[in-house]
Amino acid sequence: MAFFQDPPRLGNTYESDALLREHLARTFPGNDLAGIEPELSHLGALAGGPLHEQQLAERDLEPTLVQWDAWGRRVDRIRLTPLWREAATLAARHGLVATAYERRHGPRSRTHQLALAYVLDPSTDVYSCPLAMTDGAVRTLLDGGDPVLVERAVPRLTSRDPARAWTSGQWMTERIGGSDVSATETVARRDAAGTWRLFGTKWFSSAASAEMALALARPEGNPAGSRGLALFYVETRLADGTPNGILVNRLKDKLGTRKLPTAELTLDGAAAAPVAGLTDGVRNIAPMLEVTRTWNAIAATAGMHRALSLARDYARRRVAFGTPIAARPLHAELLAGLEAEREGAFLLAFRAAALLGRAETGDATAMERALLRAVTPLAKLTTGRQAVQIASEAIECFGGAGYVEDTGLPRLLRDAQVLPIWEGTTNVLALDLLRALAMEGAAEALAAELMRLASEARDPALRPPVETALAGAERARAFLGEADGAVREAGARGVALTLGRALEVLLLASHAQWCLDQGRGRRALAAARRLARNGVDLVSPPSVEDAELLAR
Ligand code: MFK
Repeated sequence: MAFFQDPPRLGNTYESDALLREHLARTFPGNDLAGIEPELSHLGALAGGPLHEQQLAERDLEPTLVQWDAWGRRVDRIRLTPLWREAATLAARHGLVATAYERRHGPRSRTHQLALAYVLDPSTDVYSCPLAMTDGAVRTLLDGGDPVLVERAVPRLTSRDPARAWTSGQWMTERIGGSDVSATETVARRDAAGTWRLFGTKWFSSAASAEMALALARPEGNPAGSRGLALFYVETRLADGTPNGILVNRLKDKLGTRKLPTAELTLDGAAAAPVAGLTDGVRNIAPMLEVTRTWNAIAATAGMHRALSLARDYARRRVAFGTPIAARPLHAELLAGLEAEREGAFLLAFRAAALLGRAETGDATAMERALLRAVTPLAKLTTGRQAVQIASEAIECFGGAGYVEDTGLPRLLRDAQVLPIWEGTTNVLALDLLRALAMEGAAEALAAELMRLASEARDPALRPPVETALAGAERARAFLGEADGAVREAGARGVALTLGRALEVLLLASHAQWCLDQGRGRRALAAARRLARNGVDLVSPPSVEDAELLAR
C-alpha cells in the first residue's frame, strides 16, 4: 500500500477556539453572550469549512486590472477574485464594520465586532484590509464632523446591505515613502467652480477597488511639512460610473496579500472635499490609524491561530519515528511555546479593542484614554512581529509540505509578513509609542495597567510570570528614565517589544486567574508561565560597537 499523508483539517474555528470563547464569556454577561454566539459559531463553521476550501481552490487566482474597454475608453476596472466578492457580501451581512457603530453592546461593541472579524478573517484572503480602512474612514468622518460627508458616506460604509455597502481606501503613501508622509507631493487646487481637485501619485493604495478613499494632499500655497497637509474625501467614480480623475497605473506585484488589489494611482484632477479643514491632515487621519492598527493586531492574532490550528491538527495526523508527531516531546514543546505566543497576542489585541470601544462611547476614563494611546502601537507592533514568527514556525511544522504552494501553507507566511510593515513599521510604531508615553498621563496609565493585572493574578503558580513581566517593564522604565537623544531612539524598539510582551504576560496571568476562579482549567496558566519563559526583556541599550559593525 502506497502512503498518502492526510492533510490538516480545521472544523468550526469558533467552537475550537477555547481562548476566544473564554474571553467573550469574560466580557459579555450571560444573555449578551448567548445573543452573539450563534452568529460567531455560524461564521466559524463557514471559515473552517466552505470558505477555507474555496480559499484553497482559488489559490492561483488573483485580481486583474482592466484599463480599457473594447472601444478604447479608459475604464480602470479591477476584477476581484470570487472569494473576495463572497467576503464583501458576508462582511456586509454580518456587519463586520456596522457592528462597531450600531453599538448594541455599548462599549463592548468593538469586542463583538472584532471577534466576528477575527473568526472570519483567516478564510477571506485579507479582506480585512478594506474592512479596516472602511472602519477607519467611518471613525475619521464622524470625528471630522462634516455633516454632508457623514450623511453621504457613513450609511453606505456601515450598511448591512451588500448591494449598497461601500468600502474605503486610505491614500497616504507616495513615492517619497510610507513612514514619513510629511513630504507628500499631491497638491489640492480649487477649480473655477470652487471644487477641490487633487493632482499627484499615490504609490501604495490598498484595496483600490473601494468606492471612496481618504487621502492626504497639500492645498496649493500651504507650507511644507505635515501641518500643511489636509485630509480629503474622494469618491473613486463619478455618478455615471466613470473614473473621478483617477488612473490606476498598475497593480503591485507583492510578496503576499496577493488577492488584495494594491495599486499605483495617478490623481489627475480628482474631485475631493476637505474632511476637517485645510491643514493638519496627519492629525486628522490619526483616528483612522488608531482603528486600522487595532484591526492589524486582530488580524495578526487571527492569522497566528489559523497557522497553529493547522499545525496542531497535522501533528495529530502525521506519524514519524513510530508516533504521531504531536506525541514527540520536542515537537510538543515547540507547539506549546507557539501557542503561548498566540494567546498573549490575542489578549493584547483584544485589550486594545476593548479600550477603543470604551473611548468611542465616552465610557473611558482619562486614564483609559491615555492607556489606549500607548496600547494601540504596542499591540500593533508586538503582534505583527509575533505573527511572522508563528507563521514561519508553523509552516516548518509541516516539513517540506509547508514549503509547497499547493498545500496553501506558504501563503500563511507571505500574508503575515505584511503585518509588521503596513500601518507603520515596527520602528515607526516604537517611536510612536515613545511619543505616546511622553504625553501627559500615558506612562502612568500603562504602569497602572501593568500593576492592576499583576494584582489580579493571585495564584502562587502565577508569581514567576508576573515577576518576569514586571522586571521587564521595570528595565524598560529605567531605560526611558535615563536615555535621551540617539540612545533613546536606538533603544525604542527593544523597549516597545519588552512592554508589549510584559503586557501580554500580565493579561494572560489575569486571564489565567479568571479561568482558575471559574473552574475552566489550567491552560491559560500554563500559557502565562510559558510566554514568560519564552522571554520578555528585550531592552538592549545600544553599544558603540554597533556603529563599528556598520562602518565600511
Ligand atoms: C489587517 C488589516 C490592516 C489594515 C490594512 C490597511 C492597509 C492600508 C495600507 C496603508 O495605507 S499603509 C500606510 C499607513 N501609513 C502609516 O501608518 C504611516 C506611518 N507613519 C507614521 O505613523 C508616522 O508616525 C506619522 C506619519 C504619523 C508621522 O507624521 P508627522 O507628520 O511627522 O507626525 P507628527 O508631527 O508626529 O504628528 C502630527 C499630528 O498627528 C500630531 O498632533 P498635533 O498636530 O496635535 O501635535 C500627532 O500627535 C498626531 N499623531 C501622529 N500619530 C498619531 C497621532 N495622534 C494619534 N495617534 C497617532 N498614532
